[in-house]
Amino acid sequence: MSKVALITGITGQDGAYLAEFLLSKGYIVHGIKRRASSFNTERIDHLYQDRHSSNVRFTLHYGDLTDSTNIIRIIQDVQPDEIYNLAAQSHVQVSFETPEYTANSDAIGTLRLLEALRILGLEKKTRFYQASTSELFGKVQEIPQRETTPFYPRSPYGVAKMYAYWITVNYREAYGIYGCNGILFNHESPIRGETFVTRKITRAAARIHMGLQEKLFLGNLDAKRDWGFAGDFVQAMWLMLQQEQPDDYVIATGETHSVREFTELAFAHVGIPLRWSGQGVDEKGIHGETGKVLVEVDRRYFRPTEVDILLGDPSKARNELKWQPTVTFPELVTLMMTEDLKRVQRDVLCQNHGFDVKHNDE
Ligand code: NDP
Ligand code: GDR
Repeated sequence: MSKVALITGITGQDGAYLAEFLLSKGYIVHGIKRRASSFNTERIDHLYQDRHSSNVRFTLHYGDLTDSTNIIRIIQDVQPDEIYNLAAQSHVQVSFETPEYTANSDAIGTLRLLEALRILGLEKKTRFYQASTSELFGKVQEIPQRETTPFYPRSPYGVAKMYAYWITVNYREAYGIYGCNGILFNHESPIRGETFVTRKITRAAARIHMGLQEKLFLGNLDAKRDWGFAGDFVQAMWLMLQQEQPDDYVIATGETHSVREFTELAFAHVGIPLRWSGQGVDEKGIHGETGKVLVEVDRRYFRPTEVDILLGDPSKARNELKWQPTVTFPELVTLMMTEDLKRVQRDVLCQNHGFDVKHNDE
């Protein structure tokens, strides 16, 4: 019998990689997508199966983590062996502008899923994965950060995810639910959302190289992150739910790099050497050969409270889950640049044939 998985947030970066991975393992996959006024399934369209075909293994349901009755009904219909809770308002900076909504979806949304398991009597059947985050560590308490490092979140997003972390632990201890927190450090890919810094940089470097954009505006260039590849990280989610006992794990590469380093590497990929001038909000990234300013700091992208440095220690996952990352930092930048260059080449082709190419990096 195939196992049945339910993925919330299936239209996001991780949802797409995880759905593909679980299908390759023979799972029947159900996903929850939000109703939107335009198509929001671009990342999973290649997995779509006509409902009328026989042996359908991939099904989408309309839903939202802010709607309890809808969640209960979907879980009752699907009767999942495993739930992966990936849905979230996942943008840290946006959480400062929408703190209440972020808490509702990211914190209470997790509670709604766990309560649904209780209401439906699925505590012993359904295993639960919670998408926890390195943002829990926030203000530096220890470097590198591991499972025992104290939390000190620095954003409404981080605080909401802290509730979700602890409610997962609590329901595990109180009701015996097999619930795990994956404390995942930043992970990226060619299908990363365009407003996260890595993708914003690779798109801009490709567009500047092809003459479609003049300049890239960034915030804090000194922030350091432990960046891995999303395709590697979703495998760790699955491994967590295959163990004898539920537990919480840090998933990271064990290397940290600054936004500045990421930017340099991305521009170097298209043969643009960057040198830096100025300080703080006056800082500029200059084309080392032509002298043209290509990167400028804009204070709009600074956060009220920042997470300065994240560096994870994935030893527990390596030892117990036998998990390790396969993509290095330079390989990740190359992977993302290669795909963005292809997309931009398509855009140039469109433009040359008189079609408008819209760009928005908010
Ligand atoms: P994305 O932002 O790419 O995807 C988020 C998904 O959640 C989308 O499918 C989105 O739908 C959906 N969603 C948002 N709000 C709701 C809601 N109220 N109800 C139902 N669905 C909703 O995130 P990632 O794929 O990058 O991340 C997956 C999860 O992992 C998130 O919970 C994130 O916070 C967490 N995480 C991510 C890390 C990373 O580096 N990527 C690191 C650590 C944790 P729509 O497409 O309609 O917007
Ligand atoms: P993060 O990712 O906040 O770590 O959250 P993001 O890519 O948004 O920021 C990383 C760092 O880059 C700095 N930065 C900028 N960030 C953005 N978005 N845009 C800019 O122009 C810019 N300039 C500098 C930021 O200040 C920050 O320090 C991601 C999300 O996926 C979360 O959901 C997840 O939980 C964490 O990673 C782990």
